[in-house]
Amino acid sequence: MVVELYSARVCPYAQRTQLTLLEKNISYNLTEIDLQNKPDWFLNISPYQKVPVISNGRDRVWESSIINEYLEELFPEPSLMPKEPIKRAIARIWIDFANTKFNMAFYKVLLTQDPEQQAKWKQTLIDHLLFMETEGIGKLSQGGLYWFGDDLTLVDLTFYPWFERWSVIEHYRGLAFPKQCNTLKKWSETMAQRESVKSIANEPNFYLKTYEKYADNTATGITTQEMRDS
Ligand SMILES: N[C@@H](CCC(=O)N[C@@H](CS)C(=O)NCC(=O)O)C(=O)O
Repeated sequence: MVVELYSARVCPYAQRTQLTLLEKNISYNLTEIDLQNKPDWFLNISPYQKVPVISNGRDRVWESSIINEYLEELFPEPSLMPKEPIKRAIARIWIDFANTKFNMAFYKVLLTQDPEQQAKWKQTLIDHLLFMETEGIGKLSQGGLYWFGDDLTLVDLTFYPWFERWSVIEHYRGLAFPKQCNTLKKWSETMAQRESVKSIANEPNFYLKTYEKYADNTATGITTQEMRDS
């Protein structure tokens, strides 16, 4: 059976799911959704009106982290989760951190126009990176290339799309990637070389164009509004 993926090139959440499909060698069909002009039929497919969504026969799953765990359970090889329960728990903690804290700071740095608030969010984003460096990959990787050492996991795939988009933060907000985050930087470079990542990577210019509306806070859409309101 071929999995159907509803996706958008610009979307970091959809990218994580596409990377999971690629890393697991799962056959899939991709339907690109124009998020500025969603087709009517998409509303029946996506209960939150967002990408990514996958359907697999009669199954339909949305929310990228949930989709990725569903794929992990349905297609256990190659495994993208650590084996030991405690490591699995820690992996989920970092996925949650990506979903609730890191992503928020990334969008807020762009959407916030008030200079004082913007400076506050920039600091939050830097603090998150430092925390990821010291408490996350720095402790967990134990000299390996990935968050959990030698083996790629969903944690790597979950964070990576935002690192591919760092040029946006640098260009629109003048924020350089912190020098102290050496392990994260090396990890990001390693990720950029994976075949799965290379096969769907976008150039910095693509992101500069597509994120311009976030940077001047004129973007429309459900996700942007949710970010503004939170
Ligand atoms: N929590 C969701 C977030 C998905 C999401 O926000 N997708 C955005 C694109 S990056 C979207 O489709 N937004 C629709 C809209 O803004 O109207 C997930 O992890 O899948």
